[in-house]
Amino acid sequence: MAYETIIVEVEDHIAKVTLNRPDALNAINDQLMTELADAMAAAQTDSKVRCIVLTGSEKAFAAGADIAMMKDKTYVEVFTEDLFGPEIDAINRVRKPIIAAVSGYALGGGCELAMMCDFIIASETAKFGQPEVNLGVMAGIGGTQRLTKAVGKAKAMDMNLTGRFMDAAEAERSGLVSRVVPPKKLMEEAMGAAHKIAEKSMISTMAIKEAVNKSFEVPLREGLVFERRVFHSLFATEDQKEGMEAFLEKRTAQFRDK
Ligand code: DAK
Repeated sequence: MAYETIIVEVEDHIAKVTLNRPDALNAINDQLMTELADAMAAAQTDSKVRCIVLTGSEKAFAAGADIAMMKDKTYVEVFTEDLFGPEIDAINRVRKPIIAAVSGYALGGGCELAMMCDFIIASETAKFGQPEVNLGVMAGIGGTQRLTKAVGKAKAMDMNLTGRFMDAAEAERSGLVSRVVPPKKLMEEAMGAAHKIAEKSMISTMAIKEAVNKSFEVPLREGLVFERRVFHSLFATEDQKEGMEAFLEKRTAQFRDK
């Protein structure tokens, strides 16, 4: 598929996906979601790709779903068309780690897209928000759910009910983002993290993603049993032998995803 609203670059085992609708601050429309879902599925199946970085522009990661596109839609249309539904499901099915590198606005669906990634690295200029309330609607792709799990009820209620934005420092204090860096360092930091991940056994990184995500779905006892069983299963891999041997031989492990 030839993309018009995103740019995909695959280099050194990293797929860098850049949202690219600069005139609309990367507002998410049907085309962008279709292309993004296609690119994510392609990165999942491309054996050269070991980690994905999703980013936007310096001014905006994404300023939300495209308001012009949504304005005249009826309930029946959004319900029957399941606007964005299949694309969101496709992105959530990606098993390789995804890092969001966020600069500028990450609002509404843009904040939700960043939260669908496995962790967020933010520039000092990042601003997160769920301002859908100002439009007479509410968050619809996780802004009341993932945000609450990330920052707790008080801040999630505050942001969703008032529509106020959270800056990068507050987002880091609240646990929404893992690191905050100066704007010029954002991509270096995100790509550096992606390279670190790409050096590991992909069996481990995919298992870790699945296990951490499991903690959002099941009670603690069940999550701990799941974690233990997956841990056990990694002893069936050559990479476990290589990782532990390499440590004892004081050399860098050469993982082969086997
Ligand atoms: N949609 C469409 N166009 C947008 C946009 C958006 N969300 N955000 C910005 N733009 C456009 C502006 O209209 C403007 O276009 P022109 O006038 O130049 O043609 C251009 O981008 C530059 O924006 P501004 O001139 O406004 O730039 P400023 O620096 O003054 O302000 C801003 C930046 C980010 C504060 C402001 O643009 C803003 O407040 N944008 C809207 C933010 C927002 O309300 N976001 C939430 C959108 S609603 C669903 C689930 C979820 C959703 C949808 C469906 N389903 C399950 C079906 C999600 C909904 C949302 O995200």
